[in-house]
Amino acid sequence: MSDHLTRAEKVLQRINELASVSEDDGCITRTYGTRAFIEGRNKVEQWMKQAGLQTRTDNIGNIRGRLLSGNADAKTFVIASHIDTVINAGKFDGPLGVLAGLDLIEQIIRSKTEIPFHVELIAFCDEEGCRFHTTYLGSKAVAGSFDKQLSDKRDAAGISLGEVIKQNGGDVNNLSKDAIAKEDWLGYFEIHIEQGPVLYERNIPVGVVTAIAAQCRIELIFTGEAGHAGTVPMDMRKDALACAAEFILETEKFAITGKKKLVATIGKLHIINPASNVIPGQVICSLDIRSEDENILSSSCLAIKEMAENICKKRGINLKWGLIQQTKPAICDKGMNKLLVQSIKEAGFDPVELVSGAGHDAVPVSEVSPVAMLFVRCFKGISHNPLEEVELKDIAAAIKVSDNFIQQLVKYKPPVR
Ligand code: HGY
Ligand code: MN
Ligand code: MN
Repeated sequence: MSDHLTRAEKVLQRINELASVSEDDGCITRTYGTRAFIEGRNKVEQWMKQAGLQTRTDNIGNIRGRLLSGNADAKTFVIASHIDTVINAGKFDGPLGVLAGLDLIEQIIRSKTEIPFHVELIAFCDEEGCRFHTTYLGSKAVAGSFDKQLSDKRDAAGISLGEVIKQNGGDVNNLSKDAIAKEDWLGYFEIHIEQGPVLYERNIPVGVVTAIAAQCRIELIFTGEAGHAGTVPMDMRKDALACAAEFILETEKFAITGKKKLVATIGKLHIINPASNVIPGQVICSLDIRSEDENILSSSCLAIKEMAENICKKRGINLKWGLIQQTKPAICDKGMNKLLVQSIKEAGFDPVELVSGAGHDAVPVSEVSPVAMLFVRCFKGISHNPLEEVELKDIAAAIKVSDNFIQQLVKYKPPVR
C-alpha cells in the first residue's frame, strides 16, 4: 500500500475515533463548549502532543499546536479547520482538515524538512455557530476580529457565550492576546470536504477553492394572535405559522426563479407555545442566504425583507427582522492557488477550480492572511448529514497534493503584503 494510503488510514482512524465523541448517543453532535466538545478537543490535543507539537488551548477554546522553525523571527503558516459540528452531523466536515493537517505536520517532522516558517495547526472551536447562532468564533479570535459584544449572546438555555468561555477556563478580556498579528501571518491552508456535488459528478478527487460565497444569517419573528383552533373563523385569524409558511415558500420561489446565483434556506422554525388546538401566535425562523456575488446578496436580502413585510401586512402580523451576521465573499490567494494547482498536477490529477457555497474559517482569516483551501470529493456532495462519506483513496490524494504544496511553500517566497 502506498505511503499516502497508509497515512490516510491513520487519518481516517482518528476521524472515526473523534466521531465517537458526541453529546447525543445516536448521532454526531459536538457544539461549542459542551462536555463532548471538550472531550473531543482533548483527544485532538493528545494527538498533537504525540506528534511533538507545543500545544495550548486559547481563551475562546481553540486547541493549537505549533511546530517552530529554526528561524525564531519566522512568520507563521496556519493549517486548520474546525472540530465543532452541526446537530446530527457527518464525521468529515471539519475533522478531515484538522487530522489531515496533523498528518502533514507529522510528515514534515518525519522527513526532517527544514521549514523557513513556523507551522501552527489549529482545531477551531466554533465554525458552525450552532449553539449561539453566530459562526467563526474560534477563527475570529485568531484573526483578531472577535467582537466582545458576542459574549452576551445566549444559547437556547439562556446561557451566555461569556459564561461558557469562563466556565471552560477562558478569559474574554484576554481574547485579543490569542490573535496572530497581521504581520506574522505567512498564510493559511484548509483541507475540507466540498460539501457539494461538483467533484463527485466530475469524478475528480480534489479541487482548488477560488472564493467562498458571501452569506447573510437573519432571524425573523412573526407575531400574530394565539387563539382557539375551534372557534376563530378563518378570515379573522392572525396565524403566525401560516404567515411564516407563506414567507418560506415565497422565499424559495424567489431564489429558484430569480436564477440569481443565490441560495436561500430556512433551517430553523420554532413555534412559541405549540399546541394542536391553538392558532400559533408567534413563530421564529432563521433565514440563510448566500451568493458568490455580494451585490446580488444584498439586493436579494432587501427584496426578501420587503416581500416578508408585504405578507405580514396582508395578514395583520407583526414582523421583527434581525440581521445575525453578514459576511463578504472571501477571495483565495492567487499565489498560493498557483502552487496548489501545480501540486495537483504533480500528484497526477486534473486541477479543477470552484467556488465554495459553504462558509469556512478561512473567511475571517482572509481579512489578515492569504488563504488557500483544498476541497476533497465527498459522496454525492452530501454533508451536514450522517451519510457524509469520503473514500480512503481521496484522503490519500489530498495528502499527496498537500505534501507537494508544503514542499512548494518551503521554496516559495510570497510577495510582501
Ligand atoms: O454553514 C456553512 O456554510 C458552514 O458549514 N458552517
Ligand atoms: Mn466545515
Ligand atoms: Mn459545516
